[in-house]
Amino acid sequence: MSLRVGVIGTGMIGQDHIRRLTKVLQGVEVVAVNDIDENRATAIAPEGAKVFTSVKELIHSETVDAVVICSWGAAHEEQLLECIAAGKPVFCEKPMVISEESALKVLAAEVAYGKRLVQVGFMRRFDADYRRLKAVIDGGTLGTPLMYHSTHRNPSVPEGLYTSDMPLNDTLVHDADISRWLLSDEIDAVEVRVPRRSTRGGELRDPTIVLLHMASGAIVDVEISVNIAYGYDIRGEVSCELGVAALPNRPATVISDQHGIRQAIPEDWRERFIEAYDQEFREWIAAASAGTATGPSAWDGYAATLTADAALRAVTSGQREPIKRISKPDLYN
Ligand code: NAD
Ligand code: ISE
Repeated sequence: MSLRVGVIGTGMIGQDHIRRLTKVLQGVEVVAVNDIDENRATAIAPEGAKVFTSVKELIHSETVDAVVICSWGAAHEEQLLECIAAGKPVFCEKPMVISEESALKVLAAEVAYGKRLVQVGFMRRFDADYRRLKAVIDGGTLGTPLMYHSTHRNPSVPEGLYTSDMPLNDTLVHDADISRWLLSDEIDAVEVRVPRRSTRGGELRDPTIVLLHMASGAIVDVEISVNIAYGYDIRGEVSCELGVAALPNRPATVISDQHGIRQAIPEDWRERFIEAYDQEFREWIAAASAGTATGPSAWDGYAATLTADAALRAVTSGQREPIKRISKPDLYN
């Protein structure tokens, strides 16, 4: 029997996930949708899916086995807590929540429930290139990882909607999560430097350079540029004691024209991570069909939230801002 899914939030990524859940993946059907913009939900709802005007009713509906949350970050806490209260597996887009207090509430609710239900949308962990990079690091032939260079470039961001805090509390969360996962480490402190501002973003604080101080002593530097025009460019290189391992340039058609010989760069995250999102949902469907969750957990969502909070403190203080974590509940070990 197919996993019957309700999708909350039918904006950009909600639509992309509905497409993959209805047209690409097996063993799943979208039976319900909700959006605060009811007209949008109605326009996007796949054939046969019910449009719910109440999130709570969608989550508790007997026709819904599992939930996909693609609303804005500020709405995630309430929606996640409702899914846990209903005992339903839930995929939640990043950021899991937008404050430490919210993250602790989600952790406490899931721990009290006693079983994992939450998977957070850190799709890089499902990308074949990142998985090969991690296999090399874990294989140990290059020795201990010492530094990781992470480059996160967006061609543009929605004017007025994407604010100066967002490189640090919206975009950085991907680099924070992938650094913890690649290096099997935790982030203990954060520094932020703001170079000369790009004129392309007006008043937007862009670009930014973030240093993540890992518990092991390794250091991660992250370049975040969100108005770089030429494309969506994600890079990563781990420097180890005996060598270096890097993500490849994405294979793409080679174009020869009056500008020379070149390969196209993805336009946005949808294109760059299309296969990673598919795999992320393949694994989510398998776990949710068994009534649980695997992959990036509420603990990982909590760690990313702490990093974002520390980065926001660091950009103001100009100092190295430490991170204090609660001890990890057994559920996440
Ligand atoms: P969007 O603005 O295009 O869509 C969000 C939708 O959620 C809108 O239709 C809005 O009306 C709806 N919504 C907002 N609050 C709601 C609520 N309380 N209840 C129901 N619906 C609500 O935004 P988006 O780009 O699709 O981003 C959505 C989420 O996905 C964000 O958390 C964002 O950070 C995340 N995201 C993740 C990735 C990724 O690479 N993993 C990429 C893009 C966006
Ligand atoms: C967006 O929300 C994403 O999650 C993308 O993966 C990221 O590259 C972008 O900067 C975010 O705004």
